[in-house]
Amino acid sequence: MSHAYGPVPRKEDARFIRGQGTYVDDIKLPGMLHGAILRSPLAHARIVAVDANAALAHPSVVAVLTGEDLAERGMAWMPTVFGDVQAVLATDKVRFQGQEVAFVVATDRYAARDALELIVVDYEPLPPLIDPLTALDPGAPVIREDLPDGNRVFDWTAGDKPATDAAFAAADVVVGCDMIYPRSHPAPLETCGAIADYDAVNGRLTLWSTSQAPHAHRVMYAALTGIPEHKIRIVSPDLGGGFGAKVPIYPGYLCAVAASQATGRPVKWVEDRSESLMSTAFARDYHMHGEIAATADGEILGLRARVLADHGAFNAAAQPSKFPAGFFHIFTGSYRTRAAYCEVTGVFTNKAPGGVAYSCSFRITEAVYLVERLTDMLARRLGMDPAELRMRNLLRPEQFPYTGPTGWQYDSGDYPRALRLALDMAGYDELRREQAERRARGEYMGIGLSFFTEGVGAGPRSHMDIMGLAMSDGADLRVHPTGKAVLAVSVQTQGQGHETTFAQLVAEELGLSPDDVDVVHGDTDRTPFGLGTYGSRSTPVSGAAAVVAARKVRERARLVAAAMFEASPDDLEWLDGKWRVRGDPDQALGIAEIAMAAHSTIELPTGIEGHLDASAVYNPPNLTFPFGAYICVTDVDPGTGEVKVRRFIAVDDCGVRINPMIVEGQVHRGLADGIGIALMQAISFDEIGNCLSGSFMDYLLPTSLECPSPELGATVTPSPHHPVGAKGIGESATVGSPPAVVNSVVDALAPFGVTHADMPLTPANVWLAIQAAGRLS
Ligand code: MCN
Ligand code: CUM
Repeated sequence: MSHAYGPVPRKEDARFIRGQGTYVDDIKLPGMLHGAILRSPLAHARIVAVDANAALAHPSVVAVLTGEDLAERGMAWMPTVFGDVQAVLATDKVRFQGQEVAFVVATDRYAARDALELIVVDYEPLPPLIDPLTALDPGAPVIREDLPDGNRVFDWTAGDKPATDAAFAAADVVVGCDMIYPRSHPAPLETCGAIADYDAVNGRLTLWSTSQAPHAHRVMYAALTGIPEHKIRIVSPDLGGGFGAKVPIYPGYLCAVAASQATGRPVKWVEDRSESLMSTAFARDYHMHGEIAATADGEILGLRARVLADHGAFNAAAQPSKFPAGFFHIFTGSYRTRAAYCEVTGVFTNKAPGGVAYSCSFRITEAVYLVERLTDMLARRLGMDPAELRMRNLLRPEQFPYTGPTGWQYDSGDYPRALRLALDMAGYDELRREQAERRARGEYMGIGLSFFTEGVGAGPRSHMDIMGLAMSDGADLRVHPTGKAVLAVSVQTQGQGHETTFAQLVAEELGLSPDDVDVVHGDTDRTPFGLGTYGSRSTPVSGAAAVVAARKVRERARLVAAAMFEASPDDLEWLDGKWRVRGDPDQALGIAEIAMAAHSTIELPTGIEGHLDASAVYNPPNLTFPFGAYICVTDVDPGTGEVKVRRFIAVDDCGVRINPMIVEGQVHRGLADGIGIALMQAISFDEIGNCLSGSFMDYLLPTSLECPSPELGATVTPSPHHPVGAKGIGESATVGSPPAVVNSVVDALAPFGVTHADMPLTPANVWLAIQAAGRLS
């Protein structure tokens, strides 16, 4: 066996740590102009007139685009990734604060920004709709006159209602709760941006842009601009994080395209931090009512959920089209239940569009939060230890593959083993003893558990698509005469280390060193078609494509090697990274020697035209189902409401780990996300729709001060259907950690009678929860 898997240092870090990365904003083209967007100050208003004359008179301004200008080009509205439309520049109304109204193009960025103030927009204010709970009230302001169904985006259900009602009727205990998963934002350090370069002579558009899905985006640009797809090249260079924010396309990108067409020059647009927080894809905003039914001794019988989803002004959720609530209906989590039923209603409000971003696992974040909060509440009601209640209800290893009550088929798992490991690592019994002692001293320490199952790697093409494009991914593998290889993939790393791990995948299959394999991505002219990186699908889908392509190369190499040995291909075996003659293992040929021979003048066997190159398109038979057991220890000061995360124990199982160091890095990152979401982050609005979280002074990112050094553990349960048994990991910790933090804080506050508090658990919210519970300890 060769061993290309393992904690190989990341190839890409050589340039990143030296500041040698190339991000969109680093690219400067000759004659390039700079765009800036005028945004609406109001959440809801009719546009009476836009007067750009003063801005056009500014000496550095080259052009101003308004909604009317785009309408003439058929570009005032663009498709969203969920099949809705979104205004590129508003023509009729503005529908959220920060919405795009006009685009100024100038010779430098500063002038473009300055000139925004010279544009005069006459707005006629309309009553804003901010609270999603009132969106369907009769008489609520109508946001989308272009749609037939008022403010309703969709109604969607999953599961078996009668069976669930019967399970609840048979239960000894039912616990229910309203909970909010607040609107949050992925806030990648690099904001979104693009440079459009339209070549009128050849009719070609090159667009450098921050894109997690370059091929899918190219299809959208082709549909919108009328430029044929083969004349559009999307280049997504180094990305400074995406976290879901770079899955959709944004009005600014299209303004850059239209401006380049209008001026004949390259046009760059890069948003600033406030624009990013106020207008690009948000996440969550789920208003949930959940209920759990159980027997008196703690056997879970059923789960129910009713959800109101705030989608903002346009439905731009980036998720498979047959699932308007994403994968929320996996909300039975990691437990056996007889029945489950959920209803989700999506509504429009006067807020920025999005909904699916920030390591969302297509809404599994919300689902895991719901079931893990309910499980803790049930334990409290029954007077059971939450670890014991979970252990008793976790799916058993022999139940896999397991088909859940809402239709998911979980591929593999050993849940009790992961939970036991986490409890051991934490020293759980000792922690509970310490907690009791501290409580006796008036100190409030919390221990919070969560157990999560994700479904990642969308998707089987039979029922998963985005904009009608089935979710499979391609890989092209070229093997040069000297045995050096280049792998081209359709997915796009934003910091996850694909240049390293995808090289490891190929190297492992071909007996090469990862240094011998270069990975090309993020350029539609150089890579095969595929749907891109999100939903932790790169390893499950594109990684599988890379492995399949490598195995094809290996099989071609076998035929060539057989010719070189003058043996039958059937007499060869692949051992320790080489083709060997069975029974005579000293007769061995590695891929480099075989590749050279394949390019030489030797007589090749039939079926081999010349070289070893191969390609593959991978259509996953199912999602992969990573899982994990998390324990968060907090200390809460009831006087100030301050929460300190003292310890975080995280046991993750993502099947076979290609690069355990990168996997751990992903978990570190996700735990920081989860701590941020649980304790400090929310995109909030005042009653007229002013966004109150438009800067990092208001929208807080966790730092090393808020995040302890996590204690990580691993179990390995391979996916039975993935070619190397790997499952995705990129979102696991963001999905799994918020309920552990909240469960921990609520556990700390149990003596005050607190049973639930909504995120973010800021000092103020913790203090209010203590006051509201009314039992001052
Ligand atoms: N990996 C591995 N072994 C496994 C699984 C994964 O070695 N069994 C490695 C992969 O090869 C890859 C990394 O871990 O290098 C993450 O793989 P995967 O789980 O397939 O996730 P994706 O590569 O598809 O990344 C997407 C995921 C998502 S959806 C968000 S959101 C997110 C995340 O990754 N955004 C990130 N992690 C991020 N990390 C960084 N640094 N920046 C972002 O924007
Ligand atoms: Cu939903 S955030 Mo990631 O899937 O890019």
